[in-house]
Amino acid sequence: MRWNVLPAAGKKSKPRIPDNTRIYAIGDVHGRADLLQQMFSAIDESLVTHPVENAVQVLLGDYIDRGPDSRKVIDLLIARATRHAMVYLKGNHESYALQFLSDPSALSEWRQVGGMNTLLSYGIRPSAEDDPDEQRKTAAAFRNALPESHVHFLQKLVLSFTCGDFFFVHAGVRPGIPLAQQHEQDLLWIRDDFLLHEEDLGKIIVHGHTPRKEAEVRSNRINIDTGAFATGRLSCLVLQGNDMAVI
Ligand SMILES: [Mn+2]
Repeated sequence: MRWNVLPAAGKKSKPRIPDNTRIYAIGDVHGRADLLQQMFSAIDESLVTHPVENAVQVLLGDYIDRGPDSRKVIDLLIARATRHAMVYLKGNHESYALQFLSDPSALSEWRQVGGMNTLLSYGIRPSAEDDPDEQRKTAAAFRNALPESHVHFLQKLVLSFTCGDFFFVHAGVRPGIPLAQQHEQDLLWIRDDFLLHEEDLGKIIVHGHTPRKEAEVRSNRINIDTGAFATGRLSCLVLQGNDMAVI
């Protein structure tokens, strides 16, 4: 496992998290249960070799779609929370799944972004026909195939998490709006209005949603979506005191 110590963000005082705390923030998993399992093993190992009083693992959303094993990813996340402090943020892909459960016609759009892979992982093979009748049948089959624990997991996802000088969110934030007043639409979907903004945003925003070859460290944000489903690289940002590293 490679540890890359990231360059300081170029501020007068380095951003930090409270003492005796370590954050592990993991980027977009998109159905890659294999990579998630490896990452959890690496984290477990680091907790043994470098123990810390409070360790919090934050997942940045987009657990499902595109990759092969969405169902197993959710199983792993649910199991992990029984023995670790976990924060599960909502990604736009989880909002597609929830939307589809309440409105079967959302299937047309969900198909375009890898939703089929999620349905297949639950043993559902929707017909190629995309008419309202088929959509209703597929939504009913999905609802039946979803364990209650998975429905609960999807419904309990949170939009953001704050620790020290860092704000964790799936996609980003809307510049000019206080962090506490951001809208869900922006937190789950925003791209250029956020990505191209170079000024201070109140805290360092740790996010995913827009894949890059390498973790991207800016003075106001850190992107750890390294496109795991296509690249085989799942990234994790480790924060402690004012140190940061990517594994
Ligand atoms: Mn996303």
